[in-house]
Amino acid sequence: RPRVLSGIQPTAGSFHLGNYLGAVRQWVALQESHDAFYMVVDLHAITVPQEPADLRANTRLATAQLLAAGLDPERCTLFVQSHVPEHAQLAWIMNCLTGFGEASRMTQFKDKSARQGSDRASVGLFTYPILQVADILLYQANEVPVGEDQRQHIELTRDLAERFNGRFGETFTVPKPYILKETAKIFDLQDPSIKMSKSASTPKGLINLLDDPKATAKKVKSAVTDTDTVIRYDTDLKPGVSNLLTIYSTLTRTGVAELEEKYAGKGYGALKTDLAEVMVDFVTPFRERTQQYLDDPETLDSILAKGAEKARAVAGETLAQAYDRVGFLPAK
Ligand code: AQP
Repeated sequence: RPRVLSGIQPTAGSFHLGNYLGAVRQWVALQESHDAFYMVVDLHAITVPQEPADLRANTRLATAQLLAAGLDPERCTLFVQSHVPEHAQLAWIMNCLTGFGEASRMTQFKDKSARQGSDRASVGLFTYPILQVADILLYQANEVPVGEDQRQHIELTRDLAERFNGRFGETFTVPKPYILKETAKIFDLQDPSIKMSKSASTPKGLINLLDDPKATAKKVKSAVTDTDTVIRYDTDLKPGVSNLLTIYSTLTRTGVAELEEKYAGKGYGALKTDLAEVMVDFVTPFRERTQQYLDDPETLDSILAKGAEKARAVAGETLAQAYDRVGFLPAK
């Protein structure tokens, strides 16, 4: 079975709809066909300041949400990044193979550091993509299911895998991004020109899966559309409506063309009212399942312990090989 690896940050508490549709939903599907490794990336989370107690709670909360979304620890390896020290160890080697200019070209860093102010942005935030390279290469992943915003980081991963292999001999699998076109980028409900994001979206533009379903329904109903009335998928002329159609289509597994037909001659109000209901039907059981997992932290921790053990077996082997290739003297 080909292998997949991906991760999600335990930062904001609740996952948002972009995280779910862009990434987590694919993770659930891929555990059936792939040897799947999924992790809660707490090392990435501390690239921006975190309150220690919140980070710990949010790591369990992220795990509970992944299980609620449908990850099955019998079908995939689910773990916490800091439980596998090999990530930080391989990242150091990768840091030393990356050019400063090359790292400086990462657009996500440019955006995030511009928002924070360059004096407040940490060196960790700068090297975050290189830790991500290590995350992926440690598992010899063939594919990496992520949203469009991560494409550049997967390109960097490919470049560094090839660089390492070229310099030290065949060691790492060169991975491919796994990005579904339809859900590659879910947009902000208030500003459909930007991606839905926990740091850049306003509260009204962002759907958090764990929010009160009534508030979520309200956000859908007040989503920004356009002054026209026709319900048609057209990302250039109708970005707001197209975003709603994408969300509706993926949550109900209905084709966009079918939805266009269903809403022919109807107004935006009808589409929003129905989508609000679809959303409530989705988030309500999701919240309940998340709470059930949270109520049993021992089970959560034991799932993560087993996951870390499985992950370390693979990561340890790759790291040992990489250490050998670069010429580190083995510890006797
Ligand atoms: N709007 C989105 N559309 C599609 N996919 C998205 N992802 C995030 N936003 C969208 C994908 O979710 C996965 C987990 O991402 P993360 O843990 O890196 O979360 P994030 O990037 O911190 O989430 P945000 O909201 O995008 O955070 P900020 O605002 O800090 O940048 C990834 O696969 C990501 O592609």
